[in-house]
Amino acid sequence: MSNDAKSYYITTPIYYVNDIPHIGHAYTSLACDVMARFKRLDGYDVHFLTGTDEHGQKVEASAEKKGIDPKVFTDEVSQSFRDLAVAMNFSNDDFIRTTEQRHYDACQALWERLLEKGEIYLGSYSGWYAVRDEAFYTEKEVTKDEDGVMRGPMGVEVAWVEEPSYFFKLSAWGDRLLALYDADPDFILPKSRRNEVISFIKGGLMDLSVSRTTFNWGVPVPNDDKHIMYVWLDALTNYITAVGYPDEEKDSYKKFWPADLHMVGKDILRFHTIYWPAFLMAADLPTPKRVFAHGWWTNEGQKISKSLGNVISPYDLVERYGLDQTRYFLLREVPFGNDGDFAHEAMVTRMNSDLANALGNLVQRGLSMITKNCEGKIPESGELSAEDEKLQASVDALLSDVRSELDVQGFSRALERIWRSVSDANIYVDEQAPWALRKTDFKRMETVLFVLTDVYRKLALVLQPYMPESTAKILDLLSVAEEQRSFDNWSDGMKAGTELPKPAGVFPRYVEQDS
Ligand code: ME8
Repeated sequence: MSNDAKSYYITTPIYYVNDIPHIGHAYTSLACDVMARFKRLDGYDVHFLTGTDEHGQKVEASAEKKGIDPKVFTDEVSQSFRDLAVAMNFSNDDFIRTTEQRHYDACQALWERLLEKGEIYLGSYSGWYAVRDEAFYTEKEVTKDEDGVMRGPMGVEVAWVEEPSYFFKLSAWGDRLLALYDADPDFILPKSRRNEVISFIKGGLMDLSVSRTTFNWGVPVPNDDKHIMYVWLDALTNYITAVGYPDEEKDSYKKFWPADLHMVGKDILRFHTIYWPAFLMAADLPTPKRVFAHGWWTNEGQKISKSLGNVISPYDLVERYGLDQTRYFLLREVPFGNDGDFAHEAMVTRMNSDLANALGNLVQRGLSMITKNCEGKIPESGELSAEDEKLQASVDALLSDVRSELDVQGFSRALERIWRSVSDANIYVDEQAPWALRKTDFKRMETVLFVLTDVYRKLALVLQPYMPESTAKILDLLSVAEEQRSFDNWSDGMKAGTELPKPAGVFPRYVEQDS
């Protein structure tokens, strides 16, 4: 038996160390973090992996440019991705580097297995190669621009390469890949990406060059030290290295492989949905359960690039708007899977309307009434009215509704659903007007406030994966004990008489600085 029902293995791409972390990297890892946190609260044993991809021509060239040894260079940049995880409050269980010994062992074991099974042969490669994508392109995929420079499909410069090379028999795997997608329509999400991959395969697959001889920065090919492994074969293998491969008897491997979800950007869809499952099937290893390829962020309508000088630093966002505000915005603003644009104005609107006004005020209004009128203790509930029950029903259904959305990575739809309940609760407060009941029907005011405290608790519980710090503050204000914050505690309810601390604002408003 491999996976037991309650384990969940999720991965980010491992990021190239030729660049400093930016909003795009933060985005992918954030989505994984929300999935990982949700699953943990839902009782799963989660393994959340991220890390850095440290080999290849591009990294070697970046180190050379700086005049330092690639290992020294990769140590530095890899650390900046670890720092990002801390700054963004990511809850990864492991951080893998492809320069680690455990990873060399896994890559070489996989190589030997593919060789043994006759899936790899020695030949020679002549064709186009883009160092920036670390990808090979066919004659059909390249074009000459006005300056005579040859470019690949993503507009990246390609160079003609001719060298001895090992090949993986990818051409033989087309039908089996199509059968794999057929067997599970959710193997590639969103659907549009699935169609893209299927039509690419139907166009015919060629054997894939899987070794290079013109530079050294990579995992040596076993028994042929003139060759190093193609960086994508090396990089993709990280997903099994991290759970213990080549020791297939290891508990972590048995428990977590195959992965439940590889989260990637749309730029690396092919590598994850064609090469990776083909390598695994050829080695007779189980294939991952899902690859989700999300969209691309632009900055105020422009492509993000170092040369345009418009790279968005996640550190700047956190400093300017706040950590949970940034986490919320990134997953709320754009339907997950689509491309998205970062605009300051949109960020401020979300921060002020959704967080400070809608959710922040909702919590603040009820809690400060309890402080002022109920001696700071959760009041007793009287009999519930139809309005109370209607609001409770909207909020009770949240957990299963959010679970269904997140099961297909519907991050923004889940938030929309939560904010429907926030809005229901605000309408309820306006209509019940507990400040007026204070004078006319004190018992009814107590019931309304009692109902509200449980609404706050449930909103905070279900929002924990997105905004861990702010929701912890709300749960503290409700005196919900740390050990009562999992989804097992969903139906616990509130206890009248519980003392509450003095309320404090949780979501500050963004005030425009004078320029
Ligand atoms: O491709 N918008 O690493 P990489 C959204 N090492 N996401 C973005 C983005 C943007 N503007 N820019 C980057 C590699 N990303 C390989 C992966 S995995 C075995 C090896 C995110 O550093 C997105 O997830 O170029 C994209 O797929 C990834 O960063 C590419 O990171």
